[in-house]
Amino acid sequence: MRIVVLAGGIGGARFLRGLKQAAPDGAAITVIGNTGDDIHLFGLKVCPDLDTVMYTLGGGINEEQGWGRTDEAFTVKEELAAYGVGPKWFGLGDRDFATHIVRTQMLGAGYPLSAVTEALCERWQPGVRLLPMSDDRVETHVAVDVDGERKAVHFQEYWVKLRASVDAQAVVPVGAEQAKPAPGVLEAIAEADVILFPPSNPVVSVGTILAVPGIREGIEKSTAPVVGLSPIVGDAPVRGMADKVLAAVGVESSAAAVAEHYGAAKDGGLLDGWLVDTVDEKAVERVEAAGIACRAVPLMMTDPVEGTAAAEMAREALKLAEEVR
Ligand code: GDP
Ligand code: FO1
Ligand code: CA
Repeated sequence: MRIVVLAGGIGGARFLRGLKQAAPDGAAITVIGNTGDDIHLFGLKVCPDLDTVMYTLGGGINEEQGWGRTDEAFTVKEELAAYGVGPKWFGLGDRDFATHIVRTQMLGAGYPLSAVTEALCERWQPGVRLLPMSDDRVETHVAVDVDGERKAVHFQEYWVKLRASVDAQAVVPVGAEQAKPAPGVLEAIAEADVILFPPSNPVVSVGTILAVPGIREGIEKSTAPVVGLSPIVGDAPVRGMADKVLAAVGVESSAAAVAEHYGAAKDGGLLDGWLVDTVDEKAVERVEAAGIACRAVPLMMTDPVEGTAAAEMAREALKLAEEVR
């Protein structure tokens, strides 16, 4: 069985940990990772979502935080700060720095990001094929109003520095229109037996991947069932500030509204199936009325390290995929 997953960072990675347990023997999992969160800092290219997937599945993640390395130290950051060199608000640890140094060195030598990611995964052995959505630079920017003036900030500045404390007026994946899917991405989609949207951010994770020309079209064309899991539980994101970026694209923060935002495959949208949490049982009727098969099952990844809850979620997603096939 060939499974394709469109993943952001923490939500995607923790779901994938469960999917690896739940997938039938011999299944091949291809992950198309979001690179719209990528940022250049200190001359280095940082790919937070690719690294979160790679470290989580490879056993190097800081489990409490959900991003960055375990057993981390911040000597380099402290030394940079002593020179007055920031940003102070982005926490890059020493072990993590090594990843960005290797990545930047390889990119400088002319390797595309997809080849660099493959090389980094040689070390981490994530047990999935991890592909960046594109080898081309795409950077999500967020338009905000500060003191009556509109300005655009990098997504990481909006998320990490501002903590999404101001409303997002618009979310723009800069460069996406000109970007091409990375080698293997469209092939994986075309050959997939099932396509899953994990409980990742629908706007700045899955939405950014879908903004790369060809990816949405490839999924629409595919005959494989497409099943998603809601990152919104009880009308709020389980973690983070997804409600802020959903509002920017005019979508209310509810499991049903996110499903409607992706749309029904049978009506030119993407989804054949959608899972909502048991607390959102009321959403099932509304989602099914939109032409998407829907089930209410537990969607809280309560034991992210073991991934038992995530594995059960993945089993439910694969089961629903069989039902709608
Ligand atoms: P990010 O790039 O690190 O923000 O990670 P993703 O985009 O992959 O996932 C973020 C989303 O995961 C957030 O909107 C959360 O609501 C969602 N999420 C995190 N933990 C859980 C969980 O246990 N259950 C569900 N259903 N969603 C979760
Ligand atoms: N998230 C934070 O909230 N604060 C940080 O200082 C921070 C640093 C960081 C460094 C490397 C990395 O791979 C991820 C990091 N993240 C940090 C997480 C990440 O940038 C965001 O959570 C996601 O991109 C949001 O989607
Ligand atoms: Ca992210």
